[in-house]
Amino acid sequence: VLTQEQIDFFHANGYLIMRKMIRGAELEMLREQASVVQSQGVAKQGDRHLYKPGNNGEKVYWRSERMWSRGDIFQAVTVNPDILENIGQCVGEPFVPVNDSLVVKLAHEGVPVPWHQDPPYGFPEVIDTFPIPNFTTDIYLDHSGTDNGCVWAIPGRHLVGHVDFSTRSDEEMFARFGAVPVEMEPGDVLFHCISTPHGSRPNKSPLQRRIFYVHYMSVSTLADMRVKKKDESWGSIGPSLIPSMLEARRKFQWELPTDRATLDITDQEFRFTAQPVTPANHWAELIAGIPAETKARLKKI
Ligand SMILES: O=C(O)CCC(=O)C(=O)O
Repeated sequence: VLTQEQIDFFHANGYLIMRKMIRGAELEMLREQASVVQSQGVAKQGDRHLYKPGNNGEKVYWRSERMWSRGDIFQAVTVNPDILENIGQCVGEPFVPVNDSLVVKLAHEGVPVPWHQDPPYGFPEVIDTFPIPNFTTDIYLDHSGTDNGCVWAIPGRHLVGHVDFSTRSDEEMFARFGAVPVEMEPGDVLFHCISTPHGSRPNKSPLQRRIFYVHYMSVSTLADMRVKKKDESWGSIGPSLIPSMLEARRKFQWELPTDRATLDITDQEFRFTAQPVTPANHWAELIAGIPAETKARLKKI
């Protein structure tokens, strides 16, 4: 479980690093199975692999979607009890897994990810941050540092909606405005708010770097998304897999989240039931407490 200090850091900065959360056989199997998917992606076998143009215009593999359909390990890790506890503490509401992907920076040719906020915050019309904490859970499979194109983030801007950095080059974003490199090791986990500006440099080193991204969302945010998208089944794959995720953990004989007194786990949703936890309306209060001049300053880089 997270300390109050860690929870406060998350809400103040818009990200949180948790060391050595995935360990032993679970980490080894995750790394092995990710390598299988990566080999298929590089060989252009199978579907839902994504590529970006490399330096010579060639297609460089960088990502695979729907990992839950590619192996039990990806489902089992998604209901790791330590991860679920920490997410529940930061969301402060019932939540579900919604979607997942593997992001790969190949050795020597890994492509950069331009600075951005995750959808929908890239759109200028999103003037405010939605009042429920919303972040991705990034499970690191390899060392990720400034040497091999780690993610960088600009802390403290996640509560002001869209941030305009359209006049800034990527190099300026890395060099100025308080960007921090998020340096991680295998088994470490990062929460990064979808509204936190972030980006990463190319990987020119001999060390590849991979992250298993899972987006868990509060049940209330998911319901809101379905209304906004006018699609009642939006984001339903993850929640529908909860029973099979629990079964995958059972099969590997790993600790189940249902065995933790701190968690309320059903086939529909997860909830953290102990302390410390994010209080109801916390982001709404934090957002309301930002003076207008401060907000205007934070919204422009
Ligand atoms: O892993 C990275 O370099 C960043 C990926 C990312 O920001 C994203 O997929 O939104």
